[in-house]
Amino acid sequence: MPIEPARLEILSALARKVLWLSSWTIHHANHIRPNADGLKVGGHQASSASLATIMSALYFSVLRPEDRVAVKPHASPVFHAIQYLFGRQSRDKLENFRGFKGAQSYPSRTKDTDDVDFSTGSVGLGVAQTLFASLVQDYVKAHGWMKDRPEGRMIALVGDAEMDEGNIFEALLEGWKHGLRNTWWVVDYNRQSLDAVVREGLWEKFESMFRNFGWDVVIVKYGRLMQAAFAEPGGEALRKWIDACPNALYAALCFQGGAAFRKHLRDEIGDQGAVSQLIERRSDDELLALMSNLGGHDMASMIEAFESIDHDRPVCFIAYTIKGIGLPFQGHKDNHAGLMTVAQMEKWRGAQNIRPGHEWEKFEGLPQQPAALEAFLEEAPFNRDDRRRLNAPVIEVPERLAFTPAPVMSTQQGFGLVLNELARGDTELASRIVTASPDVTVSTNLGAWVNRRGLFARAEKADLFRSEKIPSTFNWDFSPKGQHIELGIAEMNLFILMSALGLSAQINGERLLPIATLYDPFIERGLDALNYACYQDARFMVAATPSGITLAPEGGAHQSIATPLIGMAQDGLASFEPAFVDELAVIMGWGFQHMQREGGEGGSVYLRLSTRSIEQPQRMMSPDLQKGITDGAYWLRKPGPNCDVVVAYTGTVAPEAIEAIGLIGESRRDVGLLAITSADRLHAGWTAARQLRRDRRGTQYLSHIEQLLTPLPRDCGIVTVIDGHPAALGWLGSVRGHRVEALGVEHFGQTGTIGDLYRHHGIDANAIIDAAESLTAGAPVRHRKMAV
Ligand SMILES: Cc1ncc(C[n+]2csc(CCOP(=O)(O)OP(=O)(O)O)c2C)c(N)n1
Ligand SMILES: [Mg+2]
Repeated sequence: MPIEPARLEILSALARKVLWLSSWTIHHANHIRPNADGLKVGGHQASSASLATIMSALYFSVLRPEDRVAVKPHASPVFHAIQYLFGRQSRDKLENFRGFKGAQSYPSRTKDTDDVDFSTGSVGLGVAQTLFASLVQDYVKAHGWMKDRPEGRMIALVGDAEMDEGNIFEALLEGWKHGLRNTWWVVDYNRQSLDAVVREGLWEKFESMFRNFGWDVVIVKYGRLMQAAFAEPGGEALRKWIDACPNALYAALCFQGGAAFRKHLRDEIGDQGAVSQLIERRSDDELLALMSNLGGHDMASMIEAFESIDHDRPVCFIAYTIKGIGLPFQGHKDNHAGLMTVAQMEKWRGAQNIRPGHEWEKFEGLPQQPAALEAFLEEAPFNRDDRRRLNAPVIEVPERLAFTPAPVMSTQQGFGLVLNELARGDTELASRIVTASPDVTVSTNLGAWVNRRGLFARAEKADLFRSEKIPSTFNWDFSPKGQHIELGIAEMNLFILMSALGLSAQINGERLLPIATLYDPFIERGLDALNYACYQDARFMVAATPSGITLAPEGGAHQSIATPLIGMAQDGLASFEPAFVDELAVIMGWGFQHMQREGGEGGSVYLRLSTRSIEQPQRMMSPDLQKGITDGAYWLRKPGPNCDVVVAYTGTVAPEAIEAIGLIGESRRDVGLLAITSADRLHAGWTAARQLRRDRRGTQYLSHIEQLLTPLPRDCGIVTVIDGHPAALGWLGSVRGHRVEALGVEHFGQTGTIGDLYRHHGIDANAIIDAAESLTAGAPVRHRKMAV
């Protein structure tokens, strides 16, 4: 249905206002309140202008409160301008754009206060986030939790060069497998990236690719002025010229203006009567207005394109735009970092009828009555429900997570056992857990959980092997009630799915407790997505296993060295590497609570696990021990008052550490053994305590690691050992000034048995003994571990 003229006028006026406000925001940050470093705010002005009309069409007319949007990073000023018009963004924050606590340079769920649905910044990730958010919505619906809430559309505003990012293609394939619905991607086809003009005919590649994956493709190329001109005599020749014009030339002519277009049209079309008249009838300004009236800048065309969708299949809109439209550097290939000069801004301000000093006024310079505009904004369908960020009650976590103990086992096995016990029960916790794995479900011990809880799909599908009565350890039916989401191997997808599942409480008002499993070394393959998920404060648990060189015979890239450091350094992720399964069960229980804590109190959880079977301690889990485990460390053997040396170990090298202190103890006094379950939590606690003591002079508060190390004599040495980079524990010496020998792994790729490799890398019992000797005075340790 064609849009009503009065409505169209208001929407077009608001889009002009959005372009003005977004440009003024950037101008303000550069010229009126520049930051002290004198850094220019590039990258936003031209990139924002591209989307001013499209986003105005969406927010002021098309979106409903249940829809969720990921806005391409550089369009953040447009987003903030729209929220400012809605009354959700303050002038102060806009004036302080990119400043401390001001409106963020890239839309941020956690730092912005104006209703950002999905953070963006690292291009490509926000796009995929919308796809997975839609799958999560389907999951919530299939489990009967949507109640009367309408389904939202998950919408991404995508840069055309952003489409280069591989993770988008990985997501497309995964979406197709799961019957993706309710997802719209709007490609801002301005044919420019940061450095370059994109290749000719890129849209055809997009079109065929999206259609291949079952998407609808809507190409919005010509605006109303163009369409009207094409209908004039000679119009077809003009259309042909536009279609044939190379991207770079079109952009250059948009920059040069109407006269340049005229010259090219004359030279290239020649004198052809009707079309020449069509061109000559227009002044230079009119000709430029016509030639820059691409679909993405034409309100009527955009509204019509969006409103034409009457199904829930995914849709890709390719909207033709001009980067920097309406600004003096429109179309210039260098415009990504382009900024208007003060003089240019002055001129543009005048042209917009905006009086000096009235730049921030919402409706300044618009022909409509402010009251009418205000009413229009208030009545926008998007504003029908103010509660867009939802919440969900905390799911109770049982006092203790059970597992069937075995005298010798690995943490990976233990992880499977804890989940199996949960799957057997009927706790609410178990019903809210969703697992996912990138094709390593069985090899990360999730098999038993999936046997009991099933695979998720919107439609039932029986396990063929089971229906054919072929014996198999795994009976995996697909059903809408299933709780495991089977993914292909792409680790980026795994973490973006975690990001979407982990925001379900806020997006869908229904809490999910997602758990990802993958091989530890492949965390690095999905690292930017993991970082992204943490950045927007999604909550999930990662069980990464096997890790380190314990998968010794596999060698190659299956060994992970850097991941303990990633775990420590990743904000929003509490990392643990337990040695024993009773520790793991405590950590998982704590983790399910941590995933549900509000704001900075909580976060996601990373468990670095192993396939190495080791002897398990037979012990009671006392509250003290439990606290030590979750705080990051406890004395497995408490040092005596005259302690010469302490061995501090993490994870699967526990047997080596235990053996070593047995031998060291024969010739050194009061030796201690410190079990470190989380170098990350220990270090974070230490930093926080120092900060607290600085902030509140006189406070004596000591962090957990300070309390543990304070009683040690000053000249006591510490040997640290981990199947990972030694720097993960090497810092322990700085806590109280003890000398440290940090053992760990710094080279990868060698195959062999665990014994071979621990010896080769110097993390076996003898290496620990050697290190202890080098730190302490006294006779050599008498016995060594015999080579096997
Ligand atoms: C992963 C990642 N790499 C690089 C960048 C830096 N960067 C920001 S925008 C951009 C190009 C954007 O081009 P396009 O997507 O076409 O957006 P436009 O500004 O043209 O709308 C680049 C390379 C980034 N933000 N994220
Ligand atoms: Mg572009």
